[in-house]
Amino acid sequence: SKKPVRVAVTGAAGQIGYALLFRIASGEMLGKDQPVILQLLEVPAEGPQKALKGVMMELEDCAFPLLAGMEAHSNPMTAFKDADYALLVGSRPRGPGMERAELLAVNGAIFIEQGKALNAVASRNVKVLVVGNPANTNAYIAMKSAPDLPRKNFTAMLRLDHNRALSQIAAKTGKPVAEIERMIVWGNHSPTMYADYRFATIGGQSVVKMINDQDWYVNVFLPTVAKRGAAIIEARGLSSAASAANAAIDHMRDWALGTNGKWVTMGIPSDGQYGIPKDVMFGFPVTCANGEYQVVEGLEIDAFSQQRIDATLAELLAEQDGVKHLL
Ligand code: NAX
Repeated sequence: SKKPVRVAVTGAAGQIGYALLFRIASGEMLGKDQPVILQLLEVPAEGPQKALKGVMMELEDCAFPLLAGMEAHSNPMTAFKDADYALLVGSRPRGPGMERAELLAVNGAIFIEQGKALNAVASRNVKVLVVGNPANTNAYIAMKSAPDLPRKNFTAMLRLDHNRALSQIAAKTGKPVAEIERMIVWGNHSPTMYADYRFATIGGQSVVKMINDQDWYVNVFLPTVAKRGAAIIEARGLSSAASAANAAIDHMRDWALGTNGKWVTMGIPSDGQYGIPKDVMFGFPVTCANGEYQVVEGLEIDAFSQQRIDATLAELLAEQDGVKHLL
């Protein structure tokens, strides 16, 4: 049987954590033959640490055959020790009246500390997924704080946006979601993201031709996907948690186990593809194989798409500018 791998999860007592940990421990992320050791990080305060203990009691009570070990931590230097995977979920949400600059600064401090800790103690092959918002910029900060790790090890979560786009297309066309190929979400995990179905197919047929409604694309589809997070908060009184955890599972599973040629969206540090400046943590279409992702290159970018890509890039560059004094 396989040797256990170490999976670090931050924000482990939060709502996404609660929807995520049980699925990791049951083998849905890394495979039904891969034992895992969970290294769980929460802030040191008594409340969250106590809540984390409660979550761990429930994990014990599941008696998961693949759960080979479990640890609670309050310090990233111990939580990330030898981690093979790190899911950075915990972050500081925007409080009432909090300015964007303040949000970037408090999260900057968290992701600098966590980036440095990954740099110091994690496996050199650690695969890092940042979920906590602002996810792309937090991932960028962690990457910049970990100069001894390969840049490509740091990614941000765009998969929830990708999955939301798939489900909207499935609903519109009446086709099964599993048959949709070649969906893309470019850019930032924010309302500026650009969900692009120009290349998408269902059963080999063009989605653009099947839907054949540019007005729906621009005025219904794009805003629905972009504002879905706000719509969930409005309906549930809480932000997306199970769907966010599901997207994190999808992202890591595909990265680790491959996509068989299927396109998925990952936020990754640019190497200059599509004119995106190096290091910008940007949503790109990728395929995954052998534990590595590769950007789908050579796609045509029309004038409308360029405009949308420029807008989401501008937002990311402004966020980067807002944290550059911290790095
Ligand atoms: P919760 O507030 O329920 O949980 C967050 C947990 O993180 C809390 O238990 C908190 O104590 C902990 N935490 C805070 N700072 C920490 C630190 N420095 N180290 C370790 N733990 C820390 O939030 P939840 O609903 O779970 O959401 C978590 C994050 O995901 C938020 O930033 C949220 O904005 C973000 N999201 C990102 C999404 C994406 O697609 N990228 C979608 C869903 C979600 O909104």
